[in-house]
Amino acid sequence: VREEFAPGAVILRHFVLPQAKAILAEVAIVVEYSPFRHMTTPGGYAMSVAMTNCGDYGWVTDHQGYRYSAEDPLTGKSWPPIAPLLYQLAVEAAVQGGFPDFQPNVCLINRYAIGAKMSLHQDKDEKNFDYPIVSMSFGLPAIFQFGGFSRSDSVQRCLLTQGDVVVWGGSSRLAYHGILPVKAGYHSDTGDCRINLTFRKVN
Ligand code: MD5
Ligand code: FE
Repeated sequence: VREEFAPGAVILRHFVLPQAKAILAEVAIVVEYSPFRHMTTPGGYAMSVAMTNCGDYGWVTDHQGYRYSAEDPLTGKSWPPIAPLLYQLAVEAAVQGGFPDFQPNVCLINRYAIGAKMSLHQDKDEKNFDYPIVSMSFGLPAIFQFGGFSRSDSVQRCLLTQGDVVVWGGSSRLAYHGILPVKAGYHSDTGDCRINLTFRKVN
């Protein structure tokens, strides 16, 4: 089901529902190699969301700032590769969203425990905003907040659930967005958390 949420933002409800268990199995393989960790913001706060990455680079934050790094600071090694299944599904979603030339080389993996949230922010570290971001949600539902180009702009809310994919391109690419604290619950595939994958192109 294709739904244009905002200009350039296309929600593909349940697009990866049939592959959810296989995708989560690939996440488990990544996490064995590069574990989830709570990174520190430049301001010195530990993020409530636990993160890891796969691909050529990973998104990291510490007291020095936000950036993409070819090395996992926790292991001192490269990040594990993006599994072919994940890559293919991200590319297919981008095609459905109107981006036939998207070849992601980074996948940031977010794990939200109950109560974890992501405050309103823009994704600007990729530097080239002609490419979309493709996000996939699994496990516990979460309320997504979508705003404008200024933090104080009003926000729209929408619920993201297991298997939902969103292609964030065009003028939505630089919109403020966030995730409200995840409500207590249980999902048979993830237990007591929400998992979100975001596919990005970083040069
Ligand atoms: C999440 N993650 O559900 C979200 C999904 C992140 C993050 O925000 O940075 O890891 S990605 C949602 C997104 C990306 C780019 C633009 C917009 C939303 N947007 O215009 O709303 O964990
Ligand atoms: Fe974001």
